[in-house]
Amino acid sequence: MSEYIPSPTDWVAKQVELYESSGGTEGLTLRDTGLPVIIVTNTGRKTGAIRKTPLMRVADGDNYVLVASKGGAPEHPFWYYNLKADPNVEIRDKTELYTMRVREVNDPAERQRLWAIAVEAFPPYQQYQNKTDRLIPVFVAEPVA
Ligand code: F42
Repeated sequence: MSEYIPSPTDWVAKQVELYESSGGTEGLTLRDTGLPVIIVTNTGRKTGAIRKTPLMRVADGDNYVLVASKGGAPEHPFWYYNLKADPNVEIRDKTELYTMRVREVNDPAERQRLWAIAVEAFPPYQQYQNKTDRLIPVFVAEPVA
């Protein structure tokens, strides 16, 4: 069993702690936006440690869309590289836990469709894309049968 290393970003670590310790009944939204968040448990590609990353909840049927926006920062978040190295994740959506596998969406038509869904769920993603030179990566998480 790997060690869990909380995010070094205090407000993120606190959100994960509240979300998980309440069994998915508290800490469910991003700050004061009222918009829902999921927790993506991933594996640190160097440490092998358990990492828990809150992301906006963007649903496409039974799948989730994961947007590596990092607030429009110039670089990808670390979790992007973790998911590329090991696509097996667990996703908590409120009280539900799902075993899922992710893939980066590279097909332009598929990406465009999923990006539109993401921006509808969380409009600031478009501002984040406008302020950075990188193309913000999009993953789709699919249930493991
Ligand atoms: N971030 C997004 O990108 N998209 C979202 O939709 C989003 C929503 C959201 C909602 C609520 C909330 O609380 C946070 C939200 N965030 C969102 C922020 C998100 O949770 C991450 O904090 C953010 O994307 C930055 O991700 P990060 O993986 O770069 O995290 C940093 C702060 C971090 O944890 N860094 C660690 C550190 O020690 O500096 C390293 C973590 C790590 O994975 N290390 C790897 C390892 O092996 O363990 C090695 C990494 C490497 O390649 O060197």
